[in-house]
This record gives sequence, C-alpha cells and structure tokens, in this order.
Amino acid sequence: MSPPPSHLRCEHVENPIGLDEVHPRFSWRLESSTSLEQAAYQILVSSSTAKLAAEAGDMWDSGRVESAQCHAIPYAGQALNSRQTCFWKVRIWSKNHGVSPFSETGRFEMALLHKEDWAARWMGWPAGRAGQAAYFRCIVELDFVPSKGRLYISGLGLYEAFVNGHRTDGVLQPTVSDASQRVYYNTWDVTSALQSGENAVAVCVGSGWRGMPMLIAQLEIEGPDGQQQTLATVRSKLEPPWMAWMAALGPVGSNSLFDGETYDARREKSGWNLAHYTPAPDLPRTEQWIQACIIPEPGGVLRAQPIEPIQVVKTLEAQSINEPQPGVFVFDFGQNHAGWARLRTEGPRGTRITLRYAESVHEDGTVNQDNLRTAAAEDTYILKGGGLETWEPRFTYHGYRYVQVEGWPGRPSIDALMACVVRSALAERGEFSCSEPLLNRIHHMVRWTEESNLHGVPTDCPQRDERMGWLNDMVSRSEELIYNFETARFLAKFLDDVADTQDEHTGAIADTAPFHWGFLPADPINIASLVIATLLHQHYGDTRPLERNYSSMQRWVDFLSSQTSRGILRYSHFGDWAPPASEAISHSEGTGAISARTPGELTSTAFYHQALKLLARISRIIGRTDNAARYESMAADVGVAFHAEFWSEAISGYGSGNQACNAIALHFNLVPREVRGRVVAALLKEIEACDFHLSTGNLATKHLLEVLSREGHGDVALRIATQRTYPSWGFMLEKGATTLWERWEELHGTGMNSHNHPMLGSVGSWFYRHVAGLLFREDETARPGLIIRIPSLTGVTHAQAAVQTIYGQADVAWRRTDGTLHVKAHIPWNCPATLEVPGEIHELTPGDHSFTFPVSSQALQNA
Ligand code: RAM
Repeated sequence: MSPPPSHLRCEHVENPIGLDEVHPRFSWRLESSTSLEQAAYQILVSSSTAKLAAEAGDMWDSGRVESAQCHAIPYAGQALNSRQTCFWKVRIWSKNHGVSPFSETGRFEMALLHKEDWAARWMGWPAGRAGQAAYFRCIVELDFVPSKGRLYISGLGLYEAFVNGHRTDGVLQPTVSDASQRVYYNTWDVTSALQSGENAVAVCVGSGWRGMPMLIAQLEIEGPDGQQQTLATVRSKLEPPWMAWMAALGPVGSNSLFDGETYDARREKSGWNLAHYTPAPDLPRTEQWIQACIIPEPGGVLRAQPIEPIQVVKTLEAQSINEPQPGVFVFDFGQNHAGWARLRTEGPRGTRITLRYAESVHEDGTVNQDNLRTAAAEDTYILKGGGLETWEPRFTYHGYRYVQVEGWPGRPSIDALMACVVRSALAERGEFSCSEPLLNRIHHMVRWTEESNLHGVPTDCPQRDERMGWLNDMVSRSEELIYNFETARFLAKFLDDVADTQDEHTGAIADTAPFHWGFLPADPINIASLVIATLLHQHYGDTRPLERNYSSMQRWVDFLSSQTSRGILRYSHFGDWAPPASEAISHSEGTGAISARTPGELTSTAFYHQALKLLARISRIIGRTDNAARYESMAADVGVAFHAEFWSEAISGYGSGNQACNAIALHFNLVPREVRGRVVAALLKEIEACDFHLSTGNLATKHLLEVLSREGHGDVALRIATQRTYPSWGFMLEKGATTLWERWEELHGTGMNSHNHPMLGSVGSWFYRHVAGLLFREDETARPGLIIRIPSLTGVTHAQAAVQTIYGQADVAWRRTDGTLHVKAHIPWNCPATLEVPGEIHELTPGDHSFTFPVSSQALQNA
C-alpha cells in the first residue's frame, strides 16, 4: 500500500492564514523514494475537523480524479467566505499499489475578501510630516479571554506593528506595489498576544517609497463563547474616546529607503506599545498624542500579501575594523549584501553616532559612496545614555560591505556592529558545485547577488537611489533565480506588478515594475512576463500565472505588433545593455551602456519574435490552441523578415556579426537551417578573436552560453566562463568582488556602476543546466519533469546539483575518471525523468540510480 501523502501545502504554504485567493491550490508529496507513481487523487475539504474526520467533504469532495498531478490543484468547491477556516486532506492511488490512507489534516484560512469586510479606514495624522515616522496607538478592552485574534494591517510606506508589545513578523512590511493600483495588507495571528482587559495595538509607520505615513488596521477578536470585538482605524462621533486612535512623533525621525534612518533614543516613548502607558508630562508639542484622522485612500485595492515577508535572514560578523582617520572607524563585513547594521553601544546621553554604508573604500580607507548617486545611505543613532543600548533601523536598507562609524563613544569593539542580511524570505531551492573552484566561486557570487536583490520585487541593485524591478534584467536573470530560490509566489506576484504598469488603452507596459523609472512603452526586449510565466509552468507546473496574465501578455505583444513595419520592430531603449566598454557607444545613456555593435532593431525584433513563440506556447499550455496557431504563424513571418533584414552573406552572420547578434539569432532559432553551420562557425571565430572572452551585455550573455552548449561547444562556453581577465566573472573575483558588478569594467566613480547587480548573473542557470546537467523539461501539457543531460566538458571532471522540485529534492552528480563516466541521480517520487548521455537515453524511475558509461569512444568528449 502506498504511504499517505505528506508535505501538505495550500497556495505553496503550510497551513496559511490570510488568503484572498478564492480558488486556493493544493499540493502534496510522498515522503518515499519508492517508484510509486500517482495515478489518481481525492481531495476532501471540510468546514470542520469533525466533518473531515468523518470524511464529509462538505466544502469540496474532488472525487477520484485520474491524474498524476500533485501540485497547485485548484479548489473547486463551495464559495469561500471571508475569514473562513477550512480543513483538508488528500489520498492517492498509485499504479499497482492501490489506495493510500488519507493524509494528516491541513488547513487554510481566508482573509477579507470584500471591501465591505473592512470597517477600518485609512488613517493619518494632520500634524505628521512627510519623511518622518508617525506613531499610532489604540486600546481595546475585552471582557473575555480571547480565543482567536487576527490583525489585518497595512501601512504606507512601511509599518512595524505591536500587540501588547509583541512585534508582528517580518520587517519592511508590507511588500511593495503600485499603491494606486493595489495595496498589500498582512494578516497576523495575534491570539497569544491578547488578554482579557486592556489591549494595545501600536504601529509605527515610516516613509518607504512614499511621503506621508498612513495606516489601515483591523483587529478582530473572538472569545470561546462566540464573543466578538473589532478594533479598526476609524474615527466617528459614536466611537468611545478610549477607543480613539492617537498619533504622535517619536524616536524614528527622518527615514527613507534610500537615505537611511535617524533614531533619537532620547525621544523614546517608553511603554508606548503597551496597554498601560502614561505619556511623559513634559513632551514637546509634536510628540504629544493627539487624535489621528481619516485621510483619502491611496487608490489601490487592498489585497492580501501573496508572498513571503521580508526578514533578517542571517547576520554576519565584521572581519576587521580600520581607523582611517582619528575617531572614524570602518567595519568590513567581508561580503557585499543588502540589509543594515545592528549596533550595541554604551555612552553619554545625546551622543550622535552615524553609520555610512558603502560597497567599497577609497584608497585612504574611508568609505566610497560615489556610486550611490543621490542615496545618502546613512543611519544616525542618538544615545539616551544610562547603559547598554542596542538598535537597528526599520524603515531603510542599504547595499554594503563596509560601514563607516563616526561619533562612537570611545573605540568600538569588533562585535559592536553586526550586519543583518535582509531580504524577502524565500527558501533556498538549488545548490551546485563542480571540480572547477572558479565556477563554484562564481555560483556563490551569483547567489549573494540574488540574496541582495529580493525585496518584494526582484530589484536591480540594493545600494543606490534605484532598486527597481527592471524587466530587461529579469529577461535574462529569471531562470538563474528560479533555480536558486523558491520563487513560485514571488515571481507570480511580480507578474501582477508588471500588469499594473500596463497602459489601459495601448496595452504597452513599462520598463520597471512597479513603474518608477524607464519608459512606457518599454523596450520591446522586455518580455519578462512571458519568460517568467513559462518558467513557472516549467518548474512548478503552475498554469495560474499563465491564465491570469494571459490577456495582459497578449495586449503587450499586440502593442509590439502594432509598432512593426514589415515584421521589423525598430524602436529600442536599452537593447543588449552594458556590454564591455569597447562594444558600447561611449557617451550613451547609463555612462556608455548602449551597445554600438548590437543594433537595437535587431534585439527588438528578435525578442518580439521570441515573445510570439512564448505566447504560442503559453496558449497551447492553457488550451487556447486557436491563438497558438496565429502566434506561431506571426512568429514565422517575423523570422523571415529578421533574416531578410539582418543577414549578411559577407560575414555569415547577423547585424554586425558580433557575439550578441549571432548568439541571439541562433538561440531564438532565427537562423535558416542551411546557414546555421556558417553562423555557428562565425560565432566561434568571433569568440576566438576576442581571445575566448565574451563581448556581450545583460541579455546576450545568457544566449551566448546557452547556445554554445546547445550546439555542442560547451567547452568554449566553459572557457569563457572560467576567464580571470577582463571581461569576465573571474576578473570581478580577482578584483575582490563578492557580488556581481553591473559593468564588466572595474569602476568606482559616480557613474552607473553598482557592485551588486544580478543582471550579468545568467551564468548561474548555465551551471545547473549545462555543467551539472539538471534541466527541466519543456513539455507543454505534462507536469514538470527532469532531464539529466550529462554535458561533454573536458575542463570539468565532476559536477553536482540538487534542486527542490515540487515532488521533493532531485540530485544529480557525475564524475569522469579513468575513461569512465559515473552518474548518480536521485529522482523524487512521481517525477518523470530521463537521463541523456550522448547517444543514449534512459528513462529514470523515482529513487536512486547509479550508472557508469565508458568514455573511451570519445563520444562524450566530442558530442
Ligand atoms: C540601469 C540598471 C538596470 C538596467 C537599466 C536599463 O538603471 O543598470 O539594471 O537594466 O539601467
């Protein structure tokens, strides 16, 4: 008999609360590596545990469904209500093994589904000041012992909330959005913080991306005998005075995501977040509590936050302290990252300590903030005196390796500062290593760069005055990201951000999401939503992001179609952005980041063609085959036009014949079969002319490595990837980089040169796919499956990778010794998989496998 399903997830989360997805999706696994294959399943959803125990699926009984799918199966039962809790379980039938017992019980709880569920209104404070944090508090009195408490809350720009002094989870909440379109709120289970008698809800709201702080909060409490009490941000004449929300200024003064935070501990309102609190009698006027007021709404609809909160995910100790000038101390944490420093100090009241953050130091040892542009990246802490004080900011974050401390009382010890690494708390998903230490170091560098750029959206950088979700970066970076981190929710949410930028009349989207910078219409290469939707299906078997964004993607592609002239799309903003300086137009935008040799109309047309291909594929996946045929035929026409426009017989290649032009044309299958060999040869020749260095920017770098491996030239790709001289990843490492640079050049000045920029990190997915050989199938209808394709690399003798799939962890490890190739693989339960070595294909069943192959035939070397 098959064991019961386990690892129950609803909307990718174990027993979630606060869902506003009215068809939440269920997933499970089998903690067994047997070769059982699921043939059918049955899901029961009940309104109570008793009913579930009696196997009465009063909310939904899926019945026996003949399917191997075990992930993201949508609820299709009775309509779900706001706040409703449901309980569910699942059993499966395995081929030849009969039915399993039912799983343990999972549960999920709905959030506030309708506008009318909100008694609360947006609240502000007329005496507040833009750029200053506002403090809010309110008391609710209970004459029962609470058995359930939920706090529904959002604060713009960012909030930090307490119930009776207990802080809610996460930092920098809520997650970023275009607040004129949608505002995310969090649902917190605060049951254990509540008590009978007086309870305090206290919230500090900072600026974030916005100016004036504003708050909406609704605390709903239930008692064991059905008692109910709600405390909401409202103000009406009927409201008893003790239930009024009060507001004041406090110790968090000026605060901004980019510039940093100032905290004056002398202004702390001791006990402000507790029920029994008596304000000091001598507070200056602005620090006195006065009634908050209702203010206009930000415009966007309130939606439950669908992704992981941002957290302090780890801390780093300083490696060294320098004193470049008397009283100026520079802490080196040894690793560039995003977050802030936590300080411990003791000193006289009124002592002012400043912390200035930077990615590099000047020759004299002081921090170099030149590349932060207008971001001040400076935190200030003013001591209250009288003992040990610890502090960390809450409404800012910085991209840094070094912190320069000034004003410290005495000399700081090495543990006076601790670095907090702050990011959206996505689980790590993949791991990779191989026999070439340089590749392992690059992998590590790519991982740290991603760690630094997951902040509600995939940001381009964490340090300067930017930190935007640039779509062009995501076009090439998403696959690396999905291998390295659990992004099922994060990337689906980003698709909503992209859709929010869409012009309702033209269908054009913007270059950044949420839209702060760049152009609208975006560069035609910005097909990130199609790339991401396809990856989410490939890796997670998730069709919802495809269905939900289908019309938005169609409208964007239709807009691009409307801009073509005989199949060619000529407008372009960035193209293959930031190639090596010798390839770029010297004084172009982004301190010379526009490619001189990769024509914008070539990238625009090639990516438009790819958008049509992806849209055709997405159409087939979700059953819109009528559209699929249309997009395929449009793509074929664009392909013909591309070749006619950009092909040069004389150079056997496209455009200028540089690496980018030919790699993109080849990888997107824009090259007619009869000249394909010539283009590959021209690409190899060009690479040789560059002494086996790349000459590509943020887009073409991905296509270059991929296409070389696909065309059987993995060793050439490996040679490029293992360079240590400019331009290469190894060069960055040789120069001391710990995260990826934005430019191939080593730059430290005032121009565009972030030192923590994932856009050149697409090599990270090449590691998994073409060094370790762990690929996801590109099937359009089936559930996700693996291809283990052992590459023929002479420069690597062993490699391994592990990835958390929807079925469990998959592992592959290969080693070449004495003319023998050894392959070990672990295929998780229910996962379709094949092993490919040149000339051979093996179906792999779930479980452990070990193979050896002779390589004496040279087949593996030369395939
Ligand atoms: C800069 C950043 C970003 C890039 C855009 C076009 O602001 O480098 O990553 O892709 O320009």
